[in-house]
Amino acid sequence: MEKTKKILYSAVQPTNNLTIGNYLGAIKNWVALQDEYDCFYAIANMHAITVRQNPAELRQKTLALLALYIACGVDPEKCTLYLQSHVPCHAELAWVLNTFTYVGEMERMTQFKDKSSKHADNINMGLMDYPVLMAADILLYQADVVPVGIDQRQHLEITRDIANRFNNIYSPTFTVPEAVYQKVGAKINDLQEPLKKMSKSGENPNGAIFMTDDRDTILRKFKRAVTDSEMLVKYDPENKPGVSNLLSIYSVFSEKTIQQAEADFEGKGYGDFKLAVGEVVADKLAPIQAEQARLLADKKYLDSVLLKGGEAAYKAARRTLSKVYKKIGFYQL
Ligand code: ATP
Ligand code: LTN
Repeated sequence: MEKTKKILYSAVQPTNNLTIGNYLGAIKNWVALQDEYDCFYAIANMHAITVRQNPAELRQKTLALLALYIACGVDPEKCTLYLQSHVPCHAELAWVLNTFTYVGEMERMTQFKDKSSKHADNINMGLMDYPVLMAADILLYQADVVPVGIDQRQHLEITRDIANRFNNIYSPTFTVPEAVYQKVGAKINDLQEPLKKMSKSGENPNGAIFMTDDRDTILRKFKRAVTDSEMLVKYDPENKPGVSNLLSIYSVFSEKTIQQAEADFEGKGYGDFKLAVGEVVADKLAPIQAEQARLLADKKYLDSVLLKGGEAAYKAARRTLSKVYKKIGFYQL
């Protein structure tokens, strides 16, 4: 039975606090897919250090992210939850894949260009190599599907290119993965600048709702969210980006379709609309926050999840890496 399930892989970096964009674009989907697939969910701390991190904070954010995964409903009994740096195969495969990736391809990556301009004082090799490490993550586990937000599309495409390149030069070695995106929620935008993606490291904290925000903060941020002067709650991302973004958030948090969401606010003003969006988000986040706090107080349990997950992940990853080493001609004992 177990063996017939397809494999799913995804990860989030333990940087800053997560936003509802991360939750809606990625983690919520992970929970929905965990019964159907054999799932590997990583905490991408090796990716996180491509931007300078405070060591104590990185350690703390690692456990906080694990607790958040579980608090959101990701079940460690069903899925493999692990820390990327606990499985050395990631760095090993990334090195091999580097030799199948061109510098020009990496220089063209949108995220690399964005992060280079944001961190102009530290354009390190890791930042440029980030997509190759991500390809190694996914390919090590022979993943069939990778649920992520739309912003990761380019990284998924290069992963497929690298896999195909290797498979064509040698023989079929890697499963070529498909990205899966949420229908609504794959790109949640900033509340202050609704044409930009909501980001956990954005400049204006009022533009993002963090998973750790309390009720008052959530209501206040939604109250200030940028809309338009039309006074019409209608989904039209091109002409009404602010209102459409709020409708998307309301729709996924209340589990209603966009049409139902529009109907809820027919004839109502933006004040009522924003308050209702804030309330549905705050109601949903409160139990997640309480559960995350409870889990964070139980470090022994969290460590045991990482230990078990790390061992299972290592086994799967090593199998692929051995195959790769054999194909490329590394002498094995
Ligand atoms: P940073 O701002 O630090 O680069 P980020 O907010 O983009 O971080 P990541 O760790 O890069 O967060 O992303 C984790 C997951 O969340 C990825 O699958 C990503 O596609 C998804 N994601 C990030 N931002 C959004 C968003 N605004 N809407 C939907 N999904 C998102
Ligand atoms: N780069 C991703 C995080 C990430 C990831 C992965 C996502 C690292 N490795 C493998 C999917 C599959 C991001 O969201 N910034």
